[in-house]
Amino acid sequence: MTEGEFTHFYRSSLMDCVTECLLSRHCQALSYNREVLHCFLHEYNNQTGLRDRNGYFFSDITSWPKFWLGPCLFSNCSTNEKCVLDEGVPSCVISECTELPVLANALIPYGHRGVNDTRTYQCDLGYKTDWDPVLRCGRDGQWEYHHPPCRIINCGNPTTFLHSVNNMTGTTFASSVTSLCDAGYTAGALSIERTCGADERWTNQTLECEIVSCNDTKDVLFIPNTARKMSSTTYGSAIEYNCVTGYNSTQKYFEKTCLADGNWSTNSLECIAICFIEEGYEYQSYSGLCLKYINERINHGSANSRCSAEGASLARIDSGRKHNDAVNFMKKNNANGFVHIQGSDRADNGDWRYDDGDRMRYTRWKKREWWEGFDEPNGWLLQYYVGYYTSDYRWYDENENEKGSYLCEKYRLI
Ligand SMILES: [Ca+2]
Ligand SMILES: [Ca+2]
Repeated sequence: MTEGEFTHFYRSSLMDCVTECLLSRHCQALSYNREVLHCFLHEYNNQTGLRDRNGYFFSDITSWPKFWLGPCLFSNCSTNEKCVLDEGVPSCVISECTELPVLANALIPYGHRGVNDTRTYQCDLGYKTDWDPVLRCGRDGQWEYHHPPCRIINCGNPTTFLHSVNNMTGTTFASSVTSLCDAGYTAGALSIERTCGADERWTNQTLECEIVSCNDTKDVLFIPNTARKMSSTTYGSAIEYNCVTGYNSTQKYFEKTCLADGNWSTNSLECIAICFIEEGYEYQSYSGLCLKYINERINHGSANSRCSAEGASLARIDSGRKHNDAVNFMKKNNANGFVHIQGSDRADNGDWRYDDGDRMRYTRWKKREWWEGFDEPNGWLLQYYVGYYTSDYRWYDENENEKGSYLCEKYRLI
């Protein structure tokens, strides 16, 4: 089929073919095959390829005399009619269909349009019908057809990949769907776009979203003076931090969380030493005491003043735990001789009190070293201060001239 051919017929003589072309108002040229008696009529005479049909004789209609038409020469037929002679009288009969119908979403290919010719139309790309739609040129010059609609292709809902969401423009031909990993999940390509094709399928990319992991190297996780508990380092996991022994914080509980971007939450736990380490105090983990040993031999009153001057007090040993810690601390510091601690019975001999006036209920007296009615006064001085002797780490009641090293106690309040 060559564009420009508008009709053809068989069992035709050359003269019939020429006459037919002369009768047809828009025929410009013809091709004729003598072997099979086949005639083509052309709308154009300059179309490339018209002359090349193998076995056909091509002729421009202007080369044929119009008087061949005889009585039809002066007929006034419409463009889709031809003149016929009935007993020498010319009349017009419909010979072809002209205007093609306009069909939505379909293409009607070029083809013959003579009476009884058929055309099969094609849905546009992305559309389809349930059967092959055919148009036939009727004897009335009108195209007859049943018109199954060309419906747009629908690919249905696309797959939703694990841990992702689909953002889509629709499910019909040329629609697209973008699949994007959920927050906290990631893939090689963070998103993919699929398209609904003419084959009624989505293009077949896949997205594998895997949970984000946060950096688990020690220097990233490290917070000074804390201990951490961690079970996982993936998105949403939490690390629990607690201050180590001897350190405290205003926060009772603290967590770092692995965020969707692969970083840990930035808040940090600040653990502060309970003892003034920088001033020489040391934390005693058994009792919680913050002790400092000062190896300078002075009397009890001076020792008390030295402790007070730095915001401390002489060590208050009011439990077995504190006693144990104090003893170990003195040993560690190589204490030797008398060591002052907090306590006095100066106001009322035999009634031992701390600096705040509370009665001392826990004691570690050396037997008969505090007043039992006959030891006091010991010699000629009233004894009313307490301290350890490192010979046996017992408490001794001593007078105010007794010189010794001393234990201060001080805490940082949070
Ligand atoms: Ca005493
Ligand atoms: Ca004594």
